Amino acid sequence: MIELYHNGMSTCSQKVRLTLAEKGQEFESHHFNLRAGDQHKPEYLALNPNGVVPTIIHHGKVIYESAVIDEYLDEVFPDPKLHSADPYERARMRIWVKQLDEGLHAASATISACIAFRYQFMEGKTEAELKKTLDGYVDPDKRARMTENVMKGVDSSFFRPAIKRIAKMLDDMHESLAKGPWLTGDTYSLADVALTPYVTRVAHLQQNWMITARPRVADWLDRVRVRPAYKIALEDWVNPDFLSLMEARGSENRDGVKAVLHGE
Ligand SMILES: N[C@@H](CCC(=O)N[C@@H](CS)C(=O)NCC(=O)O)C(=O)O
Repeated sequence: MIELYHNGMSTCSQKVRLTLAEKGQEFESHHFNLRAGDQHKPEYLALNPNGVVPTIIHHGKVIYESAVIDEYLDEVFPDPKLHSADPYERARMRIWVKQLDEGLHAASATISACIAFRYQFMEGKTEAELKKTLDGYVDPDKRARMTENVMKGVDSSFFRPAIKRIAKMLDDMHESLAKGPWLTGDTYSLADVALTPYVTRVAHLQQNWMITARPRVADWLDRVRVRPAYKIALEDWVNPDFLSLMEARGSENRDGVKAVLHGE
């Protein structure tokens, strides 16, 4: 059986759980507390030197990077296929997936931290303890970004560009979905898997208005949500404390998000 190192609310972990669920694969769960820094412990860094989730172990082989894991799972468990038979649609699928590692995931992590998760980082910690947590980030760019996001919230210099990047993601999806029910056409693929957690996060952060303003994305999300894998991979792993924090802080910040997008 596959071993999965992951976290219930982590978007990258959700991507991999969705693929596993679509393939009907169960897994042995190693659930990490990311706020406690489980992912930065030396024994985990020996598996994944980037100090992030997810990681899988399959037949004794370690694989990390959610996009790489998803392609691997699609190859080793070919039924049902999560890619189109058409090479051009497969190329488009990879463009969707690649964007996440080119700033889109960071934008989602930024808005989540600035609006909501910063309160978890700060709760009950002295200044020195908070510094130690933030210094734990392996990647120096991420360390700088998350430090500012946690300390300054929606006043972080990373917040406005991140909101705009998420709006662009939704615009691009709305445009693509004019051509078919799924992001690359008629076939539900790893592109749909990859984007599902990020659109869900927009909804969890109470910015559903950004989705309903793009009706093809809203319809796509409706189609995604009725797939059995959505419940297995996302809903069944939701942490209610995270959800209620995102609900409360997201509602509070709705006007601020609107102001960013309306150029105020
Ligand atoms: N490119 C990586 C990004 C992984 C990533 O950033 N994971 C986040 C959760 S979604 C994480 O582990 N954050 C905790 C940390 O950076 O310490 C992937 O796709 O697997």
